[in-house]
Amino acid sequence: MDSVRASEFGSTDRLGAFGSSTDKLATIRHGAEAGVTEKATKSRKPLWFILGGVVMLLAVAGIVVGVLVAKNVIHTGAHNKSNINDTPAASESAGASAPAYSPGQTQATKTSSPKATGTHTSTSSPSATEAGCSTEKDIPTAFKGTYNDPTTWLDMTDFNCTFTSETVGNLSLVGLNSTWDDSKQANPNVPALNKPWGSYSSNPIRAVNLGGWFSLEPFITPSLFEYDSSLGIVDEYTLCAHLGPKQAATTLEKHYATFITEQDFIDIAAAGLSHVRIPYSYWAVTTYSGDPYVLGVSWRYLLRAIEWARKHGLRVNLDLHAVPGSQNGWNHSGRSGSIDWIIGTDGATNAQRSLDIHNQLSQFFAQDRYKNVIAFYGLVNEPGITIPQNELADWTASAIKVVSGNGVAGTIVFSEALRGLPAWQGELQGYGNDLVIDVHEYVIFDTNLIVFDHSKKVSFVCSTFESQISASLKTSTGFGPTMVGEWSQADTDCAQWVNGVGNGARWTGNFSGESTPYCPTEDSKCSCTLANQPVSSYSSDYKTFLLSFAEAQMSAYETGWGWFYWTWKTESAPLWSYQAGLQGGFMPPVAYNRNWTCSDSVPSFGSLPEYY
Ligand SMILES: *[C@@H]1O[C@H](CO)[C@@H](O)[C@H](O)[C@H]1NC(C)=O
Ligand SMILES: *[C@@H]1O[C@H](CO)[C@@H](O)[C@H](O)[C@H]1NC(C)=O
Ligand SMILES: *[C@@H]1O[C@H](CO)[C@@H](O)[C@H](O)[C@H]1NC(C)=O
Ligand SMILES: *[C@@H]1O[C@H](CO)[C@@H](O)[C@H](O)[C@H]1NC(C)=O
Ligand SMILES: *[C@@H]1O[C@H](CO)[C@@H](O)[C@H](O)[C@H]1NC(C)=O
Ligand SMILES: *[C@@H]1O[C@H](CO)[C@@H](O)[C@H](O)[C@H]1NC(C)=O
Ligand SMILES: CC(=O)N[C@H]1CO[C@H](CO)[C@@H](O)[C@@H]1O
Repeated sequence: MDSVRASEFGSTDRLGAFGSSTDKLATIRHGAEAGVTEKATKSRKPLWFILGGVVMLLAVAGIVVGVLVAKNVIHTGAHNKSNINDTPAASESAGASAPAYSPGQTQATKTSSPKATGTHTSTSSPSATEAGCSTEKDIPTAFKGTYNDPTTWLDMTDFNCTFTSETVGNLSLVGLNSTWDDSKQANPNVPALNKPWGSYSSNPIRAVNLGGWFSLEPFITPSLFEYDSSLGIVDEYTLCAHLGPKQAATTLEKHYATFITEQDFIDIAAAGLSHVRIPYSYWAVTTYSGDPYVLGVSWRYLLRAIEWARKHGLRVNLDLHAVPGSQNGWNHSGRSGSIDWIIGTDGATNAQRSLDIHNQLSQFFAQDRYKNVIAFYGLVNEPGITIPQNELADWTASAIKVVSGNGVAGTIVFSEALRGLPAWQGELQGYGNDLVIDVHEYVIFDTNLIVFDHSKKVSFVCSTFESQISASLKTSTGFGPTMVGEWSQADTDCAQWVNGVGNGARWTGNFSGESTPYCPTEDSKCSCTLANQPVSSYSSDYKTFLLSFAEAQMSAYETGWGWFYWTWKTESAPLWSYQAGLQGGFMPPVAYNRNWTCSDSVPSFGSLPEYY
């Protein structure tokens, strides 16, 4: 059955998405002005007794220096030059051809002494180690202007601004602090990070995804995709190709720095959630010839996200959402079109590349600093149904060998890959609780399910989804450990671009390849008008439905190892935004304290129209 059809959709509520970054921008701008003032003053100081003309000339020179500083032509230090509205110099060189490491610095080095970076070419500035940030002269030539050069970063918040060339798994540690603190509890019902979680069967995951952040999705952030349709900009690939390396790097770094901030991690913990699933893409660590993707910039933001999760007691599920060649041909794999991973012209090459990437990633994430915070390590999101299951299982076994061989502490996650949980009965056995299967549950991408009325959608979740998960937990009828890595409150496929840029909806009958409207009435009453109304217009009956639909899913998925909602935040799709649900009063205020479970009867939704 395709009840298990997995797509990811994030939603965005525009309510808080960009608000919290404003203060940060103000701080950064203020820093830049302070730098200007200081330079200008210094230039003038000793000259009071000299001829007026000379004073004038030097004053002009001071102003010129000040202007150059303000424009980032002259760099005074990382903290003082960042401005989110300017083009960051770092990003200019972050395109495909920027060298990340110089030859001779490429050895993967397990680091023992965090201070011994050993590769500073300029040692003239001892101040760069402690209180101060690295300045241009501290950056070895090979790193100058690359995305690993802290003097060029757009946003410095909570990053360590001292340059280091240290790597683990050939992946850079720059931006990370040397110490960490795992003593935080996300909420009183879950153990602190440095205490064992115990059994996920008895203490399930309650969590959200951070979708659309490091792996773009048009329907989560439509603002990034508003172009004339003739340009064909439908995914991160076509977006980056259109923008070109510099502009793509600038646009994406600004998005990384503003879409999700520390406040989101605070709010997630406050909502009674315990984990975050963080989708990211292979271009965080590498790109290949011809790729238009922005290389390397998302890496340090991913690492900072893990630090923010740690700070607020949230455990992380790392989700490699896009692998070379595209594992599913969908836009959220980076490029929509065909699958060129395992299958396809370069499928074998790309399968090996993804193993090589996991070799690097798993060396990095096997470091001690991650053993308490990375609870789950995902191999690949939603491989396509056309990839033969035996070949996918072989790749998965190889990937597990690489990742566990490198010593990652977290449980490894693999996707049921759109073929249904029962297909994995008897496969990939022998890993105990170190391997969990991930299923994504939606009722709107399958025309058999989207037509259910509101009550039926709730009861279906409680019957079919719950029993599929129960069956999956037992090795006599399924794989074993089972989690739900994505689900949402959407009851239609009406959200803008949720079926891809420019596509219509099953609900109204203009989804690609369909001509029948698939809403409960299956007639001309099927409309997206009510579905796309603002949250402020939701009736109390509709909110009752939405809350029940969420609580039913939480109840059903807690039969297994628990759940990750898709997604925490969207710009304009409230039924795909946990944050919008909390703000709109149709999510439980704290996820572990709910009034309704699948063993209760489905409440009345009054006179809720069934074509809405
Ligand atoms: C900017 O530089 C000055 C002087 O080095 C320093 O005192 C100040 O803290 C810096 N501002 C920021 C935001 O780091
Ligand atoms: C390390 O990464 C750099 C940049 O991506 C690459 O040029 C180099 O070959 C890599 N070194 C090793 C040992 O893999
Ligand atoms: C790293 O350390 C600095 C200095 O103590 C601190 O300001 C910053 O918040 C830390 N970053 C993180 C992610 O904890
Ligand atoms: C920042 O990074 C440098 C270089 O890796 C390291 O020596 C220093 O301890 C780090 N600072 C903090 C606050 O962790
Ligand atoms: C699909 O139909 C709706 C309702 O008639 C319309 O608003 C929308 O523009 C159509 N979309 C496409 C891609 O045809
Ligand atoms: C549970 O019921 C109480 C009392 O009726 C109500 O105040 C609370 O908002 C409900 N919580 C949820 C999550 O529905
Ligand atoms: C063509 C394509 O890849 N469309 C997908 C884009 O992503 C949405 C979810 O974000 C899917 O529903 C579409 O199928």
